[in-house]
Amino acid sequence: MSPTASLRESIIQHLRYSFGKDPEHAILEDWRMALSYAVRDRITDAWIGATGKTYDSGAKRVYYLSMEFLIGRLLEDGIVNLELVDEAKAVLEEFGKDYGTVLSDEPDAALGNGGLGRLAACFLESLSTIGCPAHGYGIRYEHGLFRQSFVDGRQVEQPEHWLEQRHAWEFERPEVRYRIGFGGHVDRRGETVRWYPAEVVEAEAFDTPVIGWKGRWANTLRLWSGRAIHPFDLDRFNHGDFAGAAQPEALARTISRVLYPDDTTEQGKELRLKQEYFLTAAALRDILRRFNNQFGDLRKLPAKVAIQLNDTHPAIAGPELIRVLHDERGLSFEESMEIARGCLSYTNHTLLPEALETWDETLFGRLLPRHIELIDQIDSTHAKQNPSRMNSMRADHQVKMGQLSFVMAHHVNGVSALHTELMKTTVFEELHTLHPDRIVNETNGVTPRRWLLACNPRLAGLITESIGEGWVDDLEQLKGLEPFIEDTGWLDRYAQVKRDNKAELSNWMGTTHGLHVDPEMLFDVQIKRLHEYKRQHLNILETIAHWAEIRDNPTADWTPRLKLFGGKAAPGYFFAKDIIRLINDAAAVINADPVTAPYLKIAFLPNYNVSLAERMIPAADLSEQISTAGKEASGTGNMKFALNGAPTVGTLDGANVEIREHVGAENFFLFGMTAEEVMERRKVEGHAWKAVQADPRLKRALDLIRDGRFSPGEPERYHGITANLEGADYFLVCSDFTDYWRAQREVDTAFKDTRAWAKMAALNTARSGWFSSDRTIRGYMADIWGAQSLL
Ligand code: GLG
Repeated sequence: MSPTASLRESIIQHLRYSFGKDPEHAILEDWRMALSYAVRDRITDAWIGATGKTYDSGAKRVYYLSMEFLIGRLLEDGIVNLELVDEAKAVLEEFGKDYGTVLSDEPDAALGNGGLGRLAACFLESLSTIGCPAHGYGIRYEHGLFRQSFVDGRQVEQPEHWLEQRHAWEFERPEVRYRIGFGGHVDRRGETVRWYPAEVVEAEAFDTPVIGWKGRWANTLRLWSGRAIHPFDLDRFNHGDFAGAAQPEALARTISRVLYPDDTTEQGKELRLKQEYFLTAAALRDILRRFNNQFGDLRKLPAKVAIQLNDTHPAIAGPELIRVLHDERGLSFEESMEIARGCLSYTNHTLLPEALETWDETLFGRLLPRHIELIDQIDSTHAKQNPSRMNSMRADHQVKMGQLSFVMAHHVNGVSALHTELMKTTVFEELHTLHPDRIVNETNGVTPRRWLLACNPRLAGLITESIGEGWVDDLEQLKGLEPFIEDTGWLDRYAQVKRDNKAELSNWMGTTHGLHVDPEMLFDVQIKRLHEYKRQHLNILETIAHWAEIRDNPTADWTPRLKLFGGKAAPGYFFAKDIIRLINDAAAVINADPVTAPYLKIAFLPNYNVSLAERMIPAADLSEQISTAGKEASGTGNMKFALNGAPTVGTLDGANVEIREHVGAENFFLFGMTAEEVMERRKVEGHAWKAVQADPRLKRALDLIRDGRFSPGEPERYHGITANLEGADYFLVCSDFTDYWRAQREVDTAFKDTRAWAKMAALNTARSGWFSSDRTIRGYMADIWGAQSLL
């Protein structure tokens, strides 16, 4: 049977036997589900094969513990990795169904906030492509990141219900349940220490297979869901207390109910700490069970188990592993600590002080009374082994998770070269002096299957036609495009791909959001979480200044530009929400200005998520990566844009530095202060005010905002923003404005020369091969995990 015929048969079978429909009566969701099941069957075969091979080989396994997996939709991922795109299109077409419409019917699983969660998802896919035996462990949140809409320009949050729509990917594992305790007391009998929790919930496993390129391997994403041990209190029910009868279930489920909508500020919430312990304890129990079944001797644990802590959120893994080995399995404390450290490694994702987790010791001790004792013991053991008690993890009545993670890890890594160096000289300076070999760098990457092959089929097609398909799992092969770039015929085709992608996006914006834009404009895109350090306000200030300038001289030779924004602000981050509103208000005024309309438009697309990124990135001409230097640990969006042929306008921050080195300084629009200059400038008194006085364009933009040009009914609406910028301006928006302006005008000039621009874009694609997450994962395997590929 041909692959198409066999796919058709599976789809029809699933329509009939899994959903009780025939093609005549199937609705869109039935088609999407039947196709998903047909694809899932093929994934499952690879998955069971891979699991068997891992077991037989006795190989070391990698466990990636993360509070976030921003996986997005999975159907297209499966189809692309199994190379069934043409077949799926053909079968759907036979039945009069549109492939794109069927794919978009899938809920977008937003089990993460931003880069950290998306990185975890890219890593899982690369681990499978490489054939490294691995599990991802996370939480099966009932509600992922909130849905964002705008009302009068303001962000409004609604709960997200991805599980309310059917999806095909998870396998419930009712046989895999663990009891996880909280609170209670610690009991000592001689040498024996026991923790007796007061509250116990059950963690139940849900497995999603993650398929790699060509379906050669599949690993497991195991997500934990909270449930009550005795879900229903019959006694209370019989006494007429119907609500109370269901209470145990409701309470237990709370633990996996919501993803915290904030990845940069400390959530001083008991529930958040509970979630962290819930994930970590369930994962460790599962890891030890698997290890016991196969190997038994706990001393071999570090040889067979590598546990990666994705940020400090699962940092409780150190004390929890010691607790199990020492309290429950009877190993000495010192040996338990050694074994735990032999297994654990930790990735730091940010140096923002407010994002480094610390917990109040009272809260911590109430919830995890045994763990706080063990943390003190870890701390004093570490202090004894090392000459000074520098950098204690227990100070000011706090538990510091960064320090704990560092001490309990055999390796600690940063996510870009610059960030790793800054780790050594800032937050971890003292610990780094004590353990100079512990910090290593693993620059982030993105999976080329999703972020080029699937999301940009036109470009992927041109590349494969030119250099073959080897690039898909060996992205450095994109270098082979360089000779083609010299050929103007080829370059014109490259430029045509971008034009087609832009036309597609503008059609979509027209039909979905009523936004009609000319695809000939320069598509200038900033999509990411809203945060002052990412400086969306620098972008809108420059836009406003530019608008004023066009009005001064409307007949000049302006380069038409569309400023596109997307991103969510944490619900309690009012400043960031004001920035969103300002952008929307400015858009309303500027888009309605007939004088500037041909040259400048602004659009903020609501509810930015993985699927929207997949639409926008292939259509971008310019990538905005304009964070205050030293603040963006790496960035991964920056890599996706470069790969898809959008040059960067950016600062020397995070992975921008490495992108610029790879694509060449002449293909990157650099501006702004370096991380070092930023630290110096902050010491200059009145730096913001001085910058405003020195640049009339900046001054005019701030005046327009302050005078209510964009909020005529409420002129003071943005006084919080203007006062901040002219005053403290911690993120140095004003100080970097003038150079940002200059860089943007260079962009205008460069974009006019269509061929030269296409060449720059194409060189960005050809030279981005290094930013594959396959390369990153190989780095972790060699430098940190000591893991092997089984392919
Ligand atoms: C962080 C950082 C990003 C980084 C990402 C993945 O802010 O710069 O690219 O992790 O390492 N919290 C994040 O999203």
